[in-house]
Amino acid sequence: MIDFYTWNTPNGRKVSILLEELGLDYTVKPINITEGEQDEPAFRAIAPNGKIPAIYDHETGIRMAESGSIMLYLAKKAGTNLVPAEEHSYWEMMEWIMWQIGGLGPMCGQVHHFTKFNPGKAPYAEERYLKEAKRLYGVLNKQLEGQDYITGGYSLADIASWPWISRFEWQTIDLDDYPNVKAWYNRIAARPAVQKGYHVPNFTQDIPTAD
Ligand SMILES: N[C@@H](CCC(=O)N[C@@H](CS)C(=O)NCC(=O)O)C(=O)O
Repeated sequence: MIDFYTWNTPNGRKVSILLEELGLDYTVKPINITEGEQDEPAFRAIAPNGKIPAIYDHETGIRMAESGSIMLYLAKKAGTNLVPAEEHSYWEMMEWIMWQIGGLGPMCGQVHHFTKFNPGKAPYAEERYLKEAKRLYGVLNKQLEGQDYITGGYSLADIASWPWISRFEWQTIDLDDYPNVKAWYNRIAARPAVQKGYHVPNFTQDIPTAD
C-alpha cells in the first residue's frame, strides 16, 4: 500500500492521475497547503522540501518527494506501457518530463501567482511569465503536430503536462490559439483515470472544458 500525500494542484494531480492509470492501491493523505500543513514535522519527514506530492511505500519502505521521481518510481513498480520500452522513445519521454518540470510547471506557476492571484501588482512579472507560458504552449503545440500524444503514444510525459494545461483559464490562455494542444487536452480529459485522479484529494470543480 502507498500513502499518497497531496493537495488539489497540478503537481499533485500528475501523481493521482498516474496512480489511477496504473491501478495501484493507495491511501490519500491530504496536506492542505493553504493551511500550512506542509510545514508540519511529520510531513517534512516524508518530504524534506515541504511540498506536495510525496509518497511512502509500505511495501519497500521508500519515501519520496518530487513529482517527476515519484512518477518514474510508480511506473517502474507497476510495470507499464506508459513508459516506452524502445530506447529513443524512452529518452524522448524523459526529455518532455524534464521540460514540464523545469519549464511548463514553474512558468505557469508564476502566471498563477502574478496574473491570477495578484494582478496589477507586478506588471513586469505578469508580462514576463505569461509571455513565457505562451511560448511554451507554442512549443507543445508544435510537438503535437501530426500526433495524438507528446511523444507519439500516451506516456508519463502527457500525464506530467496535462494538469498544468488544465489550468488554462487561470493562465488566461485561449486554447483556440493552440489547436493541437486543445485536441490533446480534450483527448486526455476523456480518460476515466484522469477524471478520477483529477478529484484527489477533494472535488474542487469539474475538469475545465475546452469546446
Ligand atoms: N518540484 C516539485 C514542486 C512541488 C510543488 O511546487 N508543490 C506545491 C503545490 S503544486 C506545494 O506543495 N506548495 C506548497 C508550498 O510551496 O509551501 C515537484 O515537482 O513535485
